[in-house]
Amino acid sequence: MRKVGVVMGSDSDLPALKPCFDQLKALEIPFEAHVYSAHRTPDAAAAFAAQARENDFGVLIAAAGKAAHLAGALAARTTLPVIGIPVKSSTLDGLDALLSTVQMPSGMPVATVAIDGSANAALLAAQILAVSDAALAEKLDTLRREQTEKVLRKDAALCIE
Ligand code: RP5
Repeated sequence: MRKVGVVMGSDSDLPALKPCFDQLKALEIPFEAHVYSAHRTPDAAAAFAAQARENDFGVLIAAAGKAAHLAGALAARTTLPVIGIPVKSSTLDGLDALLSTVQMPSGMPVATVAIDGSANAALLAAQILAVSDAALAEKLDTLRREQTEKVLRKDAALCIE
């Protein structure tokens, strides 16, 4: 299976990425994590993205806060799918990062998840890899079934006084 490359703009983004790492581990998807910034280490970020396909990555996930250009900067250097996670920072509740990540110009797509939506980023990466991996697709089907059953159990237990 190809790897998922998880890039964060700063190590201060690590807590927001925990659900992503947990989900990738639960699905036994190989991944590498790096701290590269679109602004502070632009050459390292660009080189990582440019070499990602030959380095056996299948999908990239980019998490950044504030003026979050990381996902777009990686997408500019590869045709691998790039998933952007806007990270909530101390100001503007993450709206700055959301808009910076999602508003990509035509021709340069980034699949943006919700603010701090890192579990969904992992699931979307898994779904992309599962296009050509039946065993992974089966694991995702199982997860969906479990999720459905959990909600239906909550429905059955719902009691409004
Ligand atoms: C962004 O700036 C990072 O992704 C992080 O979310 C934010 C703040 O970075 P630090 O100043 O905490 O390193 O580039």
